[in-house]
Amino acid sequence: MLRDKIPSGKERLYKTIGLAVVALITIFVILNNTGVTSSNGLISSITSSVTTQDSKTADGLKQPAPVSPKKYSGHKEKATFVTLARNRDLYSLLPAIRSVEDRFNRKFNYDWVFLNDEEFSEEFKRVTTALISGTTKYGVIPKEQWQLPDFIDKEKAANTRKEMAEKGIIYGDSIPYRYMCRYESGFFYRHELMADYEYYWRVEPDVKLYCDIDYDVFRFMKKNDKKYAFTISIKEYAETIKTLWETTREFITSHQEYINKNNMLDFISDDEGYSYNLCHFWSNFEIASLDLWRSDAYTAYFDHLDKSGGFFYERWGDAPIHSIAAALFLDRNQIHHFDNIGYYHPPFHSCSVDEDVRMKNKCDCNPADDFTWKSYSCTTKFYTVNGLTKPKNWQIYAD
Ligand SMILES: Nc1nc2c(ncn2[C@@H]2O[C@H](COP(=O)(O)OP(=O)(O)OP(=O)(O)O)[C@@H](O)[C@H]2O)c(=O)[nH]1
Ligand SMILES: [Mg+2]
Repeated sequence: MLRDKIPSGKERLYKTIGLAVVALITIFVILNNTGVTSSNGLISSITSSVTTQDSKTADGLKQPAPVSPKKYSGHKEKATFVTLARNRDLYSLLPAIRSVEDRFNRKFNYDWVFLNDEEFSEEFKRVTTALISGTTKYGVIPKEQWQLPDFIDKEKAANTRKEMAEKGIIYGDSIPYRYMCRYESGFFYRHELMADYEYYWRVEPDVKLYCDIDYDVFRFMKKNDKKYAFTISIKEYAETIKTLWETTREFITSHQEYINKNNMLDFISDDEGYSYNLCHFWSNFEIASLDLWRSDAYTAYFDHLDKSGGFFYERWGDAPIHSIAAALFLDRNQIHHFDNIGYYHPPFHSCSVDEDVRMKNKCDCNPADDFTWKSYSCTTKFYTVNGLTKPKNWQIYAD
C-alpha cells in the first residue's frame, strides 16, 4: 500500500497538501463555470467566459474551436450600459442586448449595469451575462427610492390614477410606472453601481439598433464635449404633465444661476418660456454624461419637482424632465442628435434618410419608416433652432 511507503510523521503533511489541492481545483472549477466575480445581497458582478477549444456536439460530431472576437484592449471611457428591468422582462430584453452587442459593444466590451426593484433571478443574471461582452453588474434599488414618499397624499394620488384610468391615459392607473419614471428621473445615477462611471447608454426591452457603430460613441461624447445625445424626439402627452411647466418656471425664477447662457429654451418653448411646447428627447435611448444629473442644478431641480408631487398627482415622465433640464442647464452645443445609429423602440423608428449614411454603416432599416422628420417629431425643430444642416432629401420623408 502507498500508505506503507510514506515515512511516518509526514503522513499528516501530505494529507493537508492533498486536501488543499482538491479544494483549489474545486474552487477553480466552480468559478470557471459560473464566472461569478463577487456577490452580496444587493450587488453581483459577472464576467462571461469564452471557450477557445475544439468541442463535441450533442451527437458526438467534432466542432472546431470558435473564432472568438478578441477582447478590446484599447482606451476606454468610464462608461456603462444601464438597464432598469424586471425579471419578467428578460426575454424581451435579450434581442435588444444582442442588437447592441452585435452593432457596437462586442468591439468595445463596455460594462452593463442592470437595476431592479427586487433581486434579479439567477436565470436573468446567467442569460444576460452570456450575451454581454463586458462585465455585468446587478443591483437592487433601495426601497425608499421605489415607494410613495412620505410627503405624498395617498388619497390625492389614488384619485389621479382613477381619473386617468377613466380617460384611458396609458399607464395612467399604474403605481409602478410612476415609481419607474421617478427613479429614472432622480435616482438611477445615484445607485452605487453607477458610481465609477462618467457616461451611460440606456437600453430598454424591445429596442433595436439598425446600424453598425464602428467607433467608440462614449469617446465621441467626451472628445466633442457632448453631455446628452438622443435618436428620437417627440411631443409629450399633455394630460400627463399638466403642471410640469409651471413648476419648472417657479424653479427657473428662483434659480437663474443654474440657467446656461447658451441654453436651448427655443427647443422646448415657442414663446420664450411662457409655455412648454411638449418637445422632449425620447429617453428610452440616452447616451449621456452622469455629471449632468449629478450637478447642483439638476439635484435642486429634481428636488423641487419631486416635492411638488407631480410624479404621483399627475404622471410626469422622465423624458420631459431630462429634456427640459438638458435644454436649460447645458450649452446647446452639448446636446447631440445621432443620425447614424438607427434605432427602434416600438412604435417609432430612427433610420437615416441619407442613403450614404445607411450604406456606410450597414443599416438594415427602411427610411420610409423614419420618424425623425415627421411633424409629430421635434427633431426638425432641433436642427432649425441650432442652425444644423439637415440631411439631403429630408423633405421627402416629412409628412
Ligand atoms: N424593475 C422594474 N423595471 C421596470 C418597471 N416598470 C418598467 N420598468 C423598466 O423601465 C423601463 C421603462 O419601462 P417601459 O415599460 O418600457 O416604459 P415605456 O418605454 O414608457 O413604455 P413601453 O411602450 O411599454 O415600452 C424599461 O426598461 C422597463 O423594463 C418595474 O416595475 N420594475
Ligand atoms: Mg419602453
